[in-house]
Amino acid sequence: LDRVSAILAGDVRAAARLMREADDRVPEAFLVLSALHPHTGRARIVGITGNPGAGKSTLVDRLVSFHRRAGKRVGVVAVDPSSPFTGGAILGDRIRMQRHATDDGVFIRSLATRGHLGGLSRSCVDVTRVLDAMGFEEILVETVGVGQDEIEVTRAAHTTVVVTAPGLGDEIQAIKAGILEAADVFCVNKADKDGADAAVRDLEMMLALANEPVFGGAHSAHHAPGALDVAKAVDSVDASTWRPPIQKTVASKDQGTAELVAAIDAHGRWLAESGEGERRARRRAREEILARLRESLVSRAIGEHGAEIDRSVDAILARATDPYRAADALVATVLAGAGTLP
Ligand SMILES: Nc1nc2c(ncn2[C@@H]2O[C@H](COP(=O)(O)OP(=O)(O)O)[C@@H](O)[C@H]2O)c(=O)[nH]1
Ligand SMILES: [Mg+2]
Repeated sequence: LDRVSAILAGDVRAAARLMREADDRVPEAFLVLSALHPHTGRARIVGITGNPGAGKSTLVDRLVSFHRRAGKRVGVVAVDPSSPFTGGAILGDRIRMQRHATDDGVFIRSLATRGHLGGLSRSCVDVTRVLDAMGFEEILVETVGVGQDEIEVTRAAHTTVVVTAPGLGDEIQAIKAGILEAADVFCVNKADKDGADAAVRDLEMMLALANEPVFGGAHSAHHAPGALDVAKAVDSVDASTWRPPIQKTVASKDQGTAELVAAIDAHGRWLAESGEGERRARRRAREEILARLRESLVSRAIGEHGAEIDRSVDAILARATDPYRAADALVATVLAGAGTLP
């Protein structure tokens, strides 16, 4: 396919078309994506997530500049969880990253929630795959840390940075539990504002509680409070557990950017040396297969047995059957039909 070589050669229009088609589930798009897969695996994918207004887009803009100065090509995926209602969010992100718009070493792509199950994380994986194949070495995925879909998106990243900032209400409470578990690195942005140190202390406390063993050892020396800084994180590289470092930044003044990158780098080394990177890669591949499997089986059931599904709905309401038996019967029908198709 010459579409494949065009994309591998860095053709931005061909790449954008493929991303659109993958989003629309055009079957040929998957042939192209499939041909691109052997050319992937080189990019580092970093998720940047957290509350709206924490400064994620400003930070992403700084990270892009940082990586560009190091001569790296950078892809940005901006996920907007609610675009049908707030079209302005992506526009704002776009404006904040405007200065990179004419840099062909930077590719910025916005993704909107489409409503289909797991669709956002799937689209995100497809887009990062294309960027990876095109030779973008750093891929930054910005997503608001709310909702299951957005948490799924961060699972596609090698390293997830959770960004918070003082003045957003109860910062720590505002971070969803799920996203907290996904955090590899914490960033307390807007360190120029009052309350930044308190936010750091809250995070440290929370991490200490999360690490505290249930039996014994709870008051051992390592429990001593203190900044979980990058140096400590680097020290812990050979340990089996990773303690998420907390980095303060002032994104609006480009302060702390290099340190944040150093923390992300340290996590990358830990992933490689601990074997966790490999485990996560296996988990991602497995989840992708399962997502694809669900999608094709469900769309096949709907496409080929829509009438039976409708009849089942009627029958369930009439109490002539129940959801369990109805679903089992549909599975049997789909599987029986599977062999007879060309
Ligand atoms: N005081 C201060 N404001 C910041 C900082 N970083 C970002 N902002 C401002 O915070 C607002 C939200 O930033 P934005 O990057 O859009 O946040 P996002 O919603 O997380 O993407 C914007 O007005 C930024 O200019 C910072 O470090 N300090
Ligand atoms: Mg933003």
